[in-house]
Amino acid sequence: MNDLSSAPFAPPPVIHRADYRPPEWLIPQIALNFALSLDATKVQSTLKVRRNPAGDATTQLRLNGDALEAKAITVDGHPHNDWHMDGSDLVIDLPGDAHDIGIETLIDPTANTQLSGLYASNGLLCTQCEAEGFRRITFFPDRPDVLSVYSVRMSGDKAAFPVLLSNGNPTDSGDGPDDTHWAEWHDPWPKPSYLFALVAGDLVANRDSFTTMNGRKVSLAIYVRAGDEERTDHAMRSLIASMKWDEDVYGREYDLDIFNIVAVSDFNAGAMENKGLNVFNTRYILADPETATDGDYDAVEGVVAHEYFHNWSGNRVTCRDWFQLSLKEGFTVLRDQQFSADRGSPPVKRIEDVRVLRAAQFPEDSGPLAHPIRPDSYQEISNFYTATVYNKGAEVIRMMTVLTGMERFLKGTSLYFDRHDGEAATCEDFVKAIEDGAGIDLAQFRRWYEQAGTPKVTVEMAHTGSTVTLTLTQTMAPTPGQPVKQPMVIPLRTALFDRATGQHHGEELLVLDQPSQTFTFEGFADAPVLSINRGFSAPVEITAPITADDLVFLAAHDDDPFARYEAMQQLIVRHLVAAISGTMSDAERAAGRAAIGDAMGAILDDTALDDLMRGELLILPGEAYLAEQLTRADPTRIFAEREGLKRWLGETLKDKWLALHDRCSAVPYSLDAAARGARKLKTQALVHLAPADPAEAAARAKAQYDSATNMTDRQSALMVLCSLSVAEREAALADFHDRFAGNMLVIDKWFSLQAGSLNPNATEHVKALAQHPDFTMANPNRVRALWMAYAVNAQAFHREGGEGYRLIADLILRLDPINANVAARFVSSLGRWKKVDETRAALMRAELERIAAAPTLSRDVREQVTKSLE
Ligand code: 0A1
Ligand code: ZN
Repeated sequence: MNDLSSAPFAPPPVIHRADYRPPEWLIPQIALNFALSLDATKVQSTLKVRRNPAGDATTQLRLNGDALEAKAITVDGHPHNDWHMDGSDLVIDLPGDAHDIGIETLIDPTANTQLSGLYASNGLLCTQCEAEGFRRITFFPDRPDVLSVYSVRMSGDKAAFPVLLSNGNPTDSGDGPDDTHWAEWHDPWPKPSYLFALVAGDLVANRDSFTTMNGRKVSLAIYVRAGDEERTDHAMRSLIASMKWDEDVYGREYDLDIFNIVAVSDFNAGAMENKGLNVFNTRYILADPETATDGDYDAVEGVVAHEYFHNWSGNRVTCRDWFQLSLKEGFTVLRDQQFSADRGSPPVKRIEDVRVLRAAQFPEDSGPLAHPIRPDSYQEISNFYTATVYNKGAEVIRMMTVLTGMERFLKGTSLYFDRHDGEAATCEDFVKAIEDGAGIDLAQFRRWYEQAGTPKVTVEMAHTGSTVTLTLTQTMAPTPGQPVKQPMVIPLRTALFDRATGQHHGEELLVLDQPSQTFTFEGFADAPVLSINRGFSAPVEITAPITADDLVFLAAHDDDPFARYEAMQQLIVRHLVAAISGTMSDAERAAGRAAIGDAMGAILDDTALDDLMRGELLILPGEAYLAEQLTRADPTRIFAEREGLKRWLGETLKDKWLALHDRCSAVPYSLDAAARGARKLKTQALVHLAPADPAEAAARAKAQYDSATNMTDRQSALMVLCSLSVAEREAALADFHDRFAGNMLVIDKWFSLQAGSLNPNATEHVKALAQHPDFTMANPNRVRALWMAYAVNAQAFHREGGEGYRLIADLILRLDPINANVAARFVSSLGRWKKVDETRAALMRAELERIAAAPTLSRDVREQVTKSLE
């Protein structure tokens, strides 16, 4: 992960899925003994190794290492000299079929800025081993299909590390010499090394318990720094709800007596599902009304559930190799989405999930880093923790539920868990279990695992007599390494609305599995209105003969809430795409805006709508999704047209926005759906008023900021003030910083709001913020708060002259030696050069080339930059 290769002379090796071989040696047991210290932790590892009868015969045991030195090696208790290093791997020659191997390593957690392996975070020691971090702790066959029973002993200074945690159950503890103490943990469930975890530090716990469906009491604890424990109740409630839900829906019971979570502030990702000891980014644990928005509450609930669900989909059944990552991630994302839908509003959750997919995954699928949900090759696996593997992976499994129904699907998942419990499985194993358990043929469906890219479906409709004929045609653009695509299986929930009655004739599932196919429907005196891909039943793009009037009709009347949202989105997308392309006359612009204005007005007035759903219907399509609809476009034009429409809606519907803001401001704070809906609408009202009447919006935002009792109201008011060049802006930003000084997660918001702002001076603000004493490159949350918010802020990042590109390239080069994993995540923003105008494309490429020419680059950044230049 952090090995700095000196390419271009030594390109990193490409690892291919087709080259999989079973491990040559198995490690049924491992005992680890840690003598803990922040800068010199000694690790004594004892491995029981035995030759794998299913593996290739060899006398050599290859143990992976990364930046490690073997201090002492024993075989069966005796010093052993028959070993050598091959690159960073340790290779030991062994005479027999079964041995005990002893290895000692010494590591410096404080120097570990990559945050992979064992690292120090504010005096705390913690681990992150997925995907290949365990090899930074000790030498081991660091691959997910080697499953071992772990026994862990750790000792260290009692004052520095009062809490000592690892996987499984605590078995013993005691005091040692010189104010030290020790603890022993044993995890009875064999697991791959990526699920190992250790935490040592000064932490306090919020404790609770859960009694499983078979009456076993499980002790639950969430460990945080002293003072933060008051902010863990929502996470604890979410955990308990997840445990119950997984029993009720998937029949999965928890399997240890103890479940611990630790929250750390320095973390590369969101959270990690280590067996019985989940480690979380504080961002997905800590929440109270004053410091967390409604969105933050949802994220905590979703991520706590996600990690908990991994106990079965990931831990009990793990992955054979990293190409199978979507086996655990796609399935677990689907499970957390289903859970969150059940906890709140299913249609609103579906809309949010589709919005994320379109903003993050569709661009991936059409860009230089496109890959199937089960990739065929990689150089650095950390680069494949993507929206494709996670979110599209979930969509693919969701389509199985559309094809089979939930009841049959669950028969398939039960069979999967039964069949593969304790194994390292493949995506193919999963598909086969669904086929066998649910009774469905998924032969052609498997292409979703093989082919990258978002299918496009074009619909034609003919009406003769009382017969309606739909002709559906699918195409898929080439992606890197896949010039020709085969037809996919695309399940489309469809309804045809009678114009006269406003009703449809019953929803049908059309399964498109040919390049082109026709479907006929009887009983229509007039041509109907088409509602297709309802509920977003397939992750595809649809082009259909639906007039603007039909979209207005569907936005108001479709009985599928997602389809209402989609009609509204399409109405706006079509208008903006035509406006951005410059193919629109003034009269067409006026007519298009009027249709959108009428549809929004109707939504604002619709008393049958709940406010959470109303909020979704009012959100304009995002810039990234709009860019996807255009072959090549000037991003500042996308921004300008979208803002122009927003301003027009702000002006035209001003009285409605003002009334909405007044009505919703009177709703007191609570976490129930109605109050959350009101807060969401307040934001939408201010967002539309801001460009239309900046003085009125600023006054309202300032009043909302000053009287806010919660972070949702405060943050949205500050966001609006931040976008305006008004006097209230500086005062509110200063107040926010003072008020929350020392609260890292809230100060992250302060950085993000400014970096992601619509303010025309956002780039200047970002340059100044990079020099702010609160900014640090050592904390991934802070880096993301400033720089990721900037990289996705199209109007600033793409501003003329290429300064935004230069800033992000500089960041990548400076961050790479510190944290390659996080640095590599920024490359894709520069990699989208084929989608922008030629002047900008040249500037973006030049920055990619500047990065590529750096004398040392991590494997992570090297892979992403090379692919982005192709
Ligand atoms: N398995 C975790 C994600 C994860 C991946 C890599 C990490 O380290 C760089 C950390 C976490 C999940 O899906 O939640
Ligand atoms: Zn996951």
